[in-house]
Amino acid sequence: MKVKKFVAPTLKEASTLMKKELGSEAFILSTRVINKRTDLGIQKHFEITSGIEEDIDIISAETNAGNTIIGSSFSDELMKLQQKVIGKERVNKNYDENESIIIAPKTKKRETISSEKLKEYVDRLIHHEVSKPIIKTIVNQIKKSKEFINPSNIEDYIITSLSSLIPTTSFEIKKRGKQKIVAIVGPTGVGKTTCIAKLAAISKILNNLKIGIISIDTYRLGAIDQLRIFSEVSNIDMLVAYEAKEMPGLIKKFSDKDLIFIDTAGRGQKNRKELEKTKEFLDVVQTDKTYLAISATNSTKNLEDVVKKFELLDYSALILTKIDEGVVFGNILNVVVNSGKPLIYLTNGQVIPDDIIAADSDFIAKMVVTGETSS
Ligand SMILES: Nc1nc2c(ncn2[C@@H]2O[C@H](COP(=O)(O)OP(=O)(O)O)[C@@H](O)[C@H]2O)c(=O)[nH]1
Ligand SMILES: [Mg+2]
Repeated sequence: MKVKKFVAPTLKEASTLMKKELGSEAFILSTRVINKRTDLGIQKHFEITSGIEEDIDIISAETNAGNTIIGSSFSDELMKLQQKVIGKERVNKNYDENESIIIAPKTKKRETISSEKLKEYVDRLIHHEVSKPIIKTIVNQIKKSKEFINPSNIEDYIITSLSSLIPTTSFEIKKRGKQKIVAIVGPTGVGKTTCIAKLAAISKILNNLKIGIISIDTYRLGAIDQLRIFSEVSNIDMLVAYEAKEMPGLIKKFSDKDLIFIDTAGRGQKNRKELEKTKEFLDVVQTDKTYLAISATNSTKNLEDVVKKFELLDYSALILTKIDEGVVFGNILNVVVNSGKPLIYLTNGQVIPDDIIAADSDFIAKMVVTGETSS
C-alpha cells in the first residue's frame, strides 16, 4: 500500500489534494489538526494520511464477495455452508497425492467433531457472554449437520451461523435529493456527539454533501462547546435549540443542507421524563432516521434496558460505540437478536472521522467468537 500525507487549511482541500494525486480509490487512514507556520503566522491546518492499494488482489476480492451474506435466512445460510463443506469433501475424495495406484476405493473414516471439541466451543461462547438460547440454537444446528462439520471448519460454521442472526442496515443519501434529518439518541457519554462529528465529516469530505448540525444538548456543561469547536475546525454549520418550539425555525435556516444531524442530550433511560423531553424536540421536526447509540462495554442487562426504554423515541437502528474498549461481544449479539433492530455503524476509537465502520454481520459474528475487533 502506498501511504502519503496531504496538508491544507481545510479538510476538504486536503481531501481534494489527495483525490487529485491518488485518484478516487484512495482512502483516509487518519486525520489530525496541526499548527503550520505560514506567511500569516501560525495557522491551523488539516493533515490527511491517505493510502491506496498498489495492486488489487483479485482472488481475495472474489473470495470475499463469495462469502458475503445479504438478507438471507439463518437456515439458508446453514444450507449454503453445508454445501460448501460437501463440495470441499468431494474435491478431497478425488485427490490423494500419496496414492499412485488406485486398487479399490479407500474407506477413510470421516473426521467429525468430538463432544470435547464441541464443549470447547460452547465454553468459548459462554466466556464471550453469548446467551444460553443462542448457544443452544447453534449447538442444535451443529448436531443436525455434524456429518459435514469437522475440527477445521467448525469455527467458520459457528461464525456463519451467528452472522445470519445479526441484522444490519445502511444509510443512503443522494446529493441534491430530498433533505434528510438524522438524530442520534442514547445514554450519557456513549459517544453520540463524537459519532455525529465522524458522520458529518465523512459526509462532507467524501460525499461532498452540505451538512448542518443542530444540538439540543443544552443540558450538559461544555457539550455545546465540544460541538462548536468541531464545527469551526471542520467548517460545518451548527445551530443550538434550547426549546422544542425553536426546531422548525432552525431546520428552515438549514434549508440548503443535504443532511442535518441532530445531537441530543444524554438521557438516563431510567428517567422517562427526560426521554419525553428529547421526544418533544424530535417530534416537531419529524426526523427521517433516529439511531440509538449503545456502548459495547455495557452488560447485556444494561443494554437490554436501554434498547427497551429508548423505544419511546422510535429509533430504527443501533450504533455500537467503543468496540475498541470491549473485551467480549456476546452482549451485542444477545441484544441485537432480542431487539430485532439492525446495526448500522460501529465506532472503534476517538479519532474523527476515521474511527467508524459500517456494520457488517460477518465482522460482528467474528468479533463475538474471537473477541478480536480487527478485520
Ligand atoms: N475509546 C473510544 N472512545 C470513544 C468512542 N466514541 C466516543 N468516545 C469517547 O467517549 C467520550 C464521550 O463521547 P461523547 O461523544 O461526548 O458522548 P455523548 O455524551 O454520548 O455525546 C469522549 O471522550 C469520546 O472521545 C469510541 O468509539 N471509542
Ligand atoms: Mg454529546
